[in-house]
Amino acid sequence: MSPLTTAALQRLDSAHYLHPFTDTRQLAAKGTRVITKADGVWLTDSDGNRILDGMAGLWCVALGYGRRELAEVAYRQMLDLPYYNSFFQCTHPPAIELAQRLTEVSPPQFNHVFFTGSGSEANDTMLRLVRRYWQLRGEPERNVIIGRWNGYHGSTVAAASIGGMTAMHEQGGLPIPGISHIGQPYWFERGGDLTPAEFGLRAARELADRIEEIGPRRVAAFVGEPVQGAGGVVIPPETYWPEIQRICDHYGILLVSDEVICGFGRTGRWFGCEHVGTRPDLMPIAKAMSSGYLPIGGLMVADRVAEVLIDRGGEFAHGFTYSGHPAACAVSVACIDILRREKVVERVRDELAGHFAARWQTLAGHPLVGEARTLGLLGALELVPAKPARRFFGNRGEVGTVCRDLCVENGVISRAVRDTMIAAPPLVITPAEIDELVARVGRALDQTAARIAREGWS
Ligand code: PXG
Repeated sequence: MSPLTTAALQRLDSAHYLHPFTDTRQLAAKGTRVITKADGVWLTDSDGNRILDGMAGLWCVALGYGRRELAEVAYRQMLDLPYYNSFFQCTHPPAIELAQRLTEVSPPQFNHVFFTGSGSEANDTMLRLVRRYWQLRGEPERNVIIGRWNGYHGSTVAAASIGGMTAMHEQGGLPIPGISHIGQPYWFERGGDLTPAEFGLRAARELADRIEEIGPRRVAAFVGEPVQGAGGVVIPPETYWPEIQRICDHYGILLVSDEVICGFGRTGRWFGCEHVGTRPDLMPIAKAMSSGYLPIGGLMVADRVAEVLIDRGGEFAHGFTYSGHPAACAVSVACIDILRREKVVERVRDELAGHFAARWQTLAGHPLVGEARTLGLLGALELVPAKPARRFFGNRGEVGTVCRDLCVENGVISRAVRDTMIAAPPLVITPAEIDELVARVGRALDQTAARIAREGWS
C-alpha cells in the first residue's frame, strides 16, 4: 500500500502522468480514482471503496484478481530466467510450452504462433505478415487490408489504421495507405426496416462490393472482431459471419479474426470464431491470454499461411525485444492450465452465459433502455430518449458518460461507448455476483433517468 494519501497521489498523477485516451486537463480538475487492491471480481480504491469490476480490467482479467498461482509462477520464472530473447537461434522453455498450449486450445488449422507484447503489436505483425504472404505468393500488388468503421485493433500506427476509429485517424494522419473500411454489422444503428437476418447479409455484402471497387486482385485480407468490443459490443446477426466467410473464400482473400477480446472464453467458446463459425487464417490474441497479469500478445498463424512463410519465406524481418518474454509466457501457460482445469470456458457456456443473459434482459424493461443484448459474458445496453424507436440522444455520448459515472458511484465498473453501456466481467464471476452487477447497473439507470428528466435532455 502506498503511504501517500489519495489527495497526494492525485496531485502527483495529474502533475506527471499522461493517461491513455484521457483529457488530461479534465481529469486533473476531477481527480482520478486510485485503485490499490483487488480480489476476485472486486476492486478496492485508495479510500477503501469496494467496486465490482464489470469490465475485467480492460476486458482482460478473465480469471479474476488475487490468483497466487499466477504471481508465484512469475516469481519463479523471474528467478530462473527473467529475460532472454528468441532472435538469434535461441529459445526458452516457457515460450515453447506456450506455443504448444496455444495450438492445443485453438482451432485445428493453427499450429504456429508469433509472440508480441500486446494486441496492438499482434495487429501490426498481422499487417506485415499478410503483405509478406502475398509477396511470397507472387502477388505483391495484393496489399489492401479491409477493416470496419469503429473496429478497434489497437493504438500503434498500423493497428489504429486498420481500426475504424475516426477520432484516432484525425489525430495522426491515418490511415496509412492500403487500408479500407466498410460499415459495422450494427443492426440497432444501421438496420433500418430490415430484420436482423436481412441486415446481416447486407452488411456482409459491403465487403464484396468494396472488393469489387478496389479490384479483386488488390485485396489481401479482411479483418474483424467476431463481436466488436470497444466499438460497443456489437453482436452481429447470425447471417453476417457465414456470408463474410463465403465472400473471403470466393475472392481467395485471407480472413483475420481479431480475438484480442473474444479469445479465451469470453463468448463461451475458446475463440469467438468458433462461436460465429468462421475458419480464420490469422488470429491476433492478447488480454485474457495472461488474464492481464503480465503483458503479452501473439498472432496465431494457420497452416496455409505458415507453410508459405516457412517454406518460401527465408527470414521474416520482424520482431520485438519482448517477443516471447519468459515470465509473461510462463504466466500465460498457467492461465491456460487454469482455464482448462477449472473448466472456465465450459462454465461460461453452460451456466453463466444463460444466467447473465436472463438478468441483463431484465434491464430491457427500463424506460431508458432501447435494447439489451448479450453473448457469453459480453453485454450491452442501448440508452435511448424514447422507446421503442431505435433513435439516439441528440448529443451522443453525454448520457452514457453520466450513466458510467453513476455506475461507479453505485459500486460497479461499466464502460460507456457513446450511449451504449457495456459489461464484460471476469469469467470467474459467480451467479450471485452477476445479480449484484445487474442490480447496481439498474440503480445507475434509475439515477440517470432522473438526471435526464431534470436536465430535459432528448
Ligand atoms: N484488438 C482488439 C479487438 C482490442 O479490443 C486491441 C486489439 C489492442 O490490444 P492492446 O493490448 O494493444 O491494447 C484491443 C484492445 C476500451 C479499450 O476502452 C479496448 C482495448 C484497449 C483499450 C481500451 O474498450 N482493446
